[in-house]
Amino acid sequence: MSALPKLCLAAGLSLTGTAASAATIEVTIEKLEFRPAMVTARPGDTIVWRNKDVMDHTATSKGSFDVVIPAGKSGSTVIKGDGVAEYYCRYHPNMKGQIEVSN
Ligand SMILES: [Cu+2]
Repeated sequence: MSALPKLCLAAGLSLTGTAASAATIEVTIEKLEFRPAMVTARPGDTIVWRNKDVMDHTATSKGSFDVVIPAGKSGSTVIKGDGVAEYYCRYHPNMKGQIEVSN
């Protein structure tokens, strides 16, 4: 009988933890820059890029994500794993950004 309360508690904690930690982080793209250039996120968070320029951009991180963000539109990706993800724009390789992922 003593195992049941512990299981219920563990399940409750994990559900609460998941709901509380999933956030949406916005990065604006303007004048060929990611703003802010560096953001911090947790696994499961969504990064949304809003492109205010009149040209298309991408947010590309080799082996992780490759998001096309058309002019005036937005694009997003869900963060997996942790560590530092450096990304750039495939059309303008000197556009660079960074996502620091930790739990
Ligand atoms: Cu670009």
